[in-house]
Amino acid sequence: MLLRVEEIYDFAARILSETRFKHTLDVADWAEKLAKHHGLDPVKARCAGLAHDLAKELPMKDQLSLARRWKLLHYPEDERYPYVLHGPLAAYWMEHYYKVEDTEILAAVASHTLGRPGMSQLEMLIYSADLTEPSRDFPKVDNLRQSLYDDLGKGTLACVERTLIYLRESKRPIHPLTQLTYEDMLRRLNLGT
Ligand code: DGI
Ligand code: FE
Ligand code: FE
Repeated sequence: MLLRVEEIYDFAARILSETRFKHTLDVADWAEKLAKHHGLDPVKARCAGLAHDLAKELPMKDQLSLARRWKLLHYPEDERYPYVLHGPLAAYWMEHYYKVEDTEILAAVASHTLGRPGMSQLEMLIYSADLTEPSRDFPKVDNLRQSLYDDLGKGTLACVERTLIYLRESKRPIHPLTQLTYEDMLRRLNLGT
């Protein structure tokens, strides 16, 4: 597994721009720290953090054509806002071309932008660490960081809420998976599961 971390690190350093690579390292560090705090696997958190945006800088037309070829388009919105595809693309890429077999890491990479109903703890961690890494700066981001430290489930729900508010304020359409993720997180917290 150690080798994997180094391989993914080198790959990210090679293909990402300087700013995106810095964001990637910040997500990996923050995700690792949160994982240790919550008793999750810090190496998996680091791998998923390093891999999460690997497909982000591919030209959009290539992201769309790869998503079509790899059968990753599931909603009309996926084609309408193709910038939400880079998570599933990176996960497919890692699985099929770099032989990453760990399904927990792959799921966390795939769901990092939109989430999904039934997210695992590691998926919540990467979704939330991406939004709250140390360079992110928006009102009340510190409250989100603290909330994630206190309770990963509640903190993640607060992160999904913040995404919904941000999308509404910037008059951007809400992807059905974001809405489903929100409803699922709310339901699970109310049920205490
Ligand atoms: O790749 P990053 O910039 O690090 O972060 P990300 O993978 O969370 O992508 C963020 C972008 O995805 C941001 O521009 C908001 C957008 N996004 C997230 N959820 C939705 C969404 N865009 C739309 N239209 N609808 C969503 O539900
Ligand atoms: Fe992303
Ligand atoms: Fe990111």
